[in-house]
Amino acid sequence: WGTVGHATVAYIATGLIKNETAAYCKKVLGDQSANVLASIASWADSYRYEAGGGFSTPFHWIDAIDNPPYSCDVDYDRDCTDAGCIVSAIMNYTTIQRVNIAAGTIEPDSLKFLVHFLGDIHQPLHDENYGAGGNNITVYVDGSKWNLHAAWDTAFITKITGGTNITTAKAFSTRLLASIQSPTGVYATASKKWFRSSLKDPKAAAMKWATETNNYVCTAVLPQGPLAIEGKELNGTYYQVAVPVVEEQMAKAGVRLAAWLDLLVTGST
Ligand code: DCM
Ligand code: DCM
Ligand code: DCM
Ligand code: ZN
Ligand code: ZN
Repeated sequence: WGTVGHATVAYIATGLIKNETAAYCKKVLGDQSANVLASIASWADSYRYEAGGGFSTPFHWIDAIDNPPYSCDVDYDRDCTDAGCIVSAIMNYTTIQRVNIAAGTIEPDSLKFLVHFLGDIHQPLHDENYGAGGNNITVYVDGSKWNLHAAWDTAFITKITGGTNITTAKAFSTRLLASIQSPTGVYATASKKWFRSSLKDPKAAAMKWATETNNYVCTAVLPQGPLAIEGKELNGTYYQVAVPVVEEQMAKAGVRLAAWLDLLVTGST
């Protein structure tokens, strides 16, 4: 996701976490602001370009070598390379944060990585190998040229929200939080089943999130295969199908990030 997507996920989580979890994050990240998680949510996207940060580049995705739109699946042994992937990164940074919590030591980077990667794992093209996660597919959104990956990361969210900054994300998150928390919200019932994971098996948790997200590559990202969209304008039916997927993925990522942080910090959700 781009800046707005990552900040939206962080704001949704901020609206759902326990007070104790929020206090812990503020302490570790050295920021007492209510925007603390949104402020660090895109840090990993700049860190990967910093000197010494290149090792983390493959941690932003898992290149599932499946066959969309005919079959979609993620296989850890097939798809997570020796350099690591988003599933192994979530496993490792969860462990690092747990060890530091147990020891009472402050380790901000693993928390910043978790906030970012629990967002990215919910972007369908971060769980897909085809066309380098869609980066090699050219499309148009309202006449502007994008690659398919960036359209899902950024263009659709800009079109939904009308903005590109953290204030936009705050407003977007408020609407999605209401859809989760209001008894009549579109996610009120479904969202209760979005988090069933345990810290005893972070691999199973991350694989579930990746597998569920990757399934949208077959149904919403490449529903008629890549040739049906290469060089095409996506602002019609394609966008209509994409919007509810993007919004649900923002909401799911926020719910799961909140529950994961609550488990880490307080041992319960
Ligand atoms: N897993 C998976 N695909 C694989 C390997 C593992 O989905 N190729 C998931 C399912 C298991 C979890 O990871 O619940 C733990 O796997 P393992 O027993 O291999 O550590
Ligand atoms: N990306 C991906 N899968 C790949 C390669 C890249 O999900 N196999 C993502 C990472 C960035 C975006 O695509 O969000 C652009 O990647 P880069 O900046 O590495 O070109
Ligand atoms: N917004 C949204 N979804 C909508 C309408 C608005 O997410 N359907 C968010 C993004 C906007 C912010 O609310 O930046 C402010 O919207 P408005 O100008 O409608 O108050
Ligand atoms: Zn991306
Ligand atoms: Zn990323």
